[in-house]
This record gives sequence, C-alpha cells and structure tokens, in this order.
Amino acid sequence: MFTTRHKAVTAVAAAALIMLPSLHSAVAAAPETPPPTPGAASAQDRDVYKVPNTDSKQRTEIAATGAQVLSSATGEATVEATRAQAEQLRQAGFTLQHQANVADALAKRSKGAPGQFPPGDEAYHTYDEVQQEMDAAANDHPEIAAKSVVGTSFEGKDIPMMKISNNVAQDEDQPEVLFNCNIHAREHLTTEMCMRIIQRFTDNYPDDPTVKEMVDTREIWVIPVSNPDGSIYDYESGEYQGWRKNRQDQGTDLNRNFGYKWGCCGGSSGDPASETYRGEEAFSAPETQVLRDFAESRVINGEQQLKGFIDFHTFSELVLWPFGHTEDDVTDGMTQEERDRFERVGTAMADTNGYTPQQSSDLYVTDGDSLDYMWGEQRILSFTFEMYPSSGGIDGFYPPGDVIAEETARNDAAVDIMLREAGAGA
Ligand code: 0X9
Ligand code: CA
Ligand code: ZN
Repeated sequence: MFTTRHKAVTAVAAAALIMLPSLHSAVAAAPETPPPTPGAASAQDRDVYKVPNTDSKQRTEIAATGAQVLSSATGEATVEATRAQAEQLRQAGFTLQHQANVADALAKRSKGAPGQFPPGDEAYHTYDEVQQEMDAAANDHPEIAAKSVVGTSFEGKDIPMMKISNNVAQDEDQPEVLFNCNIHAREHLTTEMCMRIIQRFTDNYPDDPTVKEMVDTREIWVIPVSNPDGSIYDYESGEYQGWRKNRQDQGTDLNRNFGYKWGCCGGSSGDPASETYRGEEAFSAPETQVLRDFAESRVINGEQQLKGFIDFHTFSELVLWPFGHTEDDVTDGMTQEERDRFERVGTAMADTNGYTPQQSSDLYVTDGDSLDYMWGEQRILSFTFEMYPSSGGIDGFYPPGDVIAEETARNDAAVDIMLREAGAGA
C-alpha cells in the first residue's frame, strides 16, 4: 500500500510541475472551475435520465453498466449515465428520457466564493468549519466529548472523529455505535446529520433525559466527513462538481471498495472512469482502510464493541439493511432470525422518519459497500440511511441550506432507536 501511495504522490507532484505555468495564469479569475480529473467522466460527460417502470432486477442491470441510479420513487428510476452507458442501456432495451446534462444543471446554480458553499447554502459546514465546531464542542464539554483523528485521506487530510460518552477519556465496557457521514463527496447533507448528532448529544446532555441516558450508557463515535478530499473538491471552486468518489487517481467509489465479497456480484465497476469504480483491490482506498482499521480496533478481548452502525447517504428517503450483494433475504452470513431483526429495527426507525425500509439490494445490487462489510465481516447491526429528498435529479444532492435543521432533526428518534438497540442482546 505504501508503495502505491508513494507512486501516486510522485505522479501528482510531477503533474503539478508540468501544470505550473497554466496554474499560475489561472489564479486571477475566481471562482475557478477545477481542471477536469484526467480520464474520469466529468460533469459535462454525464447526463440525467428518467427510466420508467423499473424493478430491482432492472435497476441492478442499469447499475451494472457503471451508471448510477440516483432514485427510484414508485419504480421510476432517475439515472446518471455517460453517453456510452446510456447507449448501452438503450441497446439493452431500456427507455431513457433525457432530463439534463449534469454540468449544465450545476452551472445554473448560483456561484459561491472559492472555498465556500454557494449563496443559499452557507449553512452547510465547510471542512474547516467542521473541524472548528468539533473543537468547540470538545472544549465546551470535555467530560463527555473527545475529538481525535481517526486517519488520513489519500491527499493526507485528517479525518476527524468525535467520541461522546460519560467518562469519555476511559474505554468503558459500554455498547458502542458508529455514525459515519459524507463517504460520498456530494452528499453534503449527511455531514450536517453527523454535526447534528454531535450538537445534540453534547449541548442537550443536562436537559434531555434520553440524551443523558445514551451518553451515560453508550460510547458514541461520529465521523462527519469520511471522504474529505472528495467533499472539499466538490464545493471548493464555489461551483458544485457533482463529485461522488474519493480523489485517488480518477477516483474510487468508497462504497464499492470494502472488503467483504468485494467485486463479487456485478454490483460495481472495474472501469476507473465509472462513478461506481471499485478500486484496484479491496480496501485500496485509504479512506476505507481508515473505517476498516477503526472497526477492527474496537474488537477488545475478541469481542466487537461496536453494536450499531449507520452510514448516512443522500438521497431517496430510505432505511436500508444488508446484504447489498445478493437479493437473497437469507444467505451465508444472514439467518432468518438476523434478517427479522434487521427488518424490525429498520421498520421501527423508518416509522419515526417516514423513510421507506427495505433490504439494500431491493434498491439495486452493490458489492463492496460499507454495510456488507460492517455486518458480514464485523457482525455490527448496520444500516444505510438515504436522506432527503425522496426523489430528484442532480439537484437532489444539493438541497438549500434552509432544509438542514428539519431534515437532520427528522432522524433524531431513529438515532435514539439505534443507540437503544445497541444495548439489546449484548
Ligand atoms: O449506491 C450507493 O452506494 C448508495 N446509494 S447512493 O445514491 N448514496 O450512492 C446505496 C448503497 C446501499 N446498498 C445497495 N443499494 N445495495
Ligand atoms: Ca462512557
Ligand atoms: Zn451515497
């Protein structure tokens, strides 16, 4: 791994040298659209289509071309595809109705200053603001909140993490839950979800009895930005890029790079240009290594301390449980009893936020996603939440800042259920 990274860094340094003159002359004009990532399908090359009347098998077939199913409300799929992928789908007999070019749709939005979210979206936390607010929360609540760096990204940026618990400096024998956000770069609302969790379980500790109970009896881990390189790249020019992956070469889809049945089942792409590129090998991305290493580090005396995991994504308003790699409800690593527990807890959470509960593969089959690893390998009760909105095109990833409060508070009760359930049967 070290060799691969070293090589990549050298290549980037060489590229930077070659690019120096043009980079210099570009400094004056701001905001500047970042140079397209060589090889990767840029926003210009991707379009959004509607595909009527799909079932999960067809959505899996669509995803297998490397196209991305953005949502599928009442069977009508919204699909993001390159021209080649669209052609392949038409040849396979799908009806595609063109909605918009991704770059055109993003260019219509108002522009922000470099390094800032655009006008109307200022309420979103930049990476620096995430760090500052986590520092402030830890400083204001030193007994119950501790900030650390769980690992570093491909570009060497810190991935910050918060632990929230009573006696936070001690590793107590209490059920642990991990909340992960922004593994997909453009899904910025999820960062706000993790910031909401941090804010609520620190500020409300004295006054809210449920918060107090959970902080006193659980160990809560929160990672607001698990893909900092991709997240920053998406907004830093002041104009959204519609970026999904990390920033390793053409980008790896981190949610296809986990090492449980990696690449097994046609639920990811081997093409580095694809939005769902699975990477060179399982855990080839530093960011998935960080999550794997953290999960492994929580095995104490042979027992996994993490009893619950939620990976927050946008969008479609879904509560998803494993497995993603197979349509089978019951399979190797999932008994009927375990499946029934997932359905029971998933449905209970969905009853509180109005999302639709289902098995991951009911949306479409994926391999190498975070849930399949966290459950399949680590046996942690794991869910993917697809947050607001319920449907949409590329703009579905960029709801205005004024929805943040409502759409994050909407998951308070579900978060509490996850924390409570982490203490059951342990
Ligand atoms: O495709 C994904 O990685 C997730 N959806 S997103 O639009 N946020 O990219 C869903 C992953 C859940 N797993 C399966 N659907 N199998
Ligand atoms: Ca504790
Ligand atoms: Zn996602």
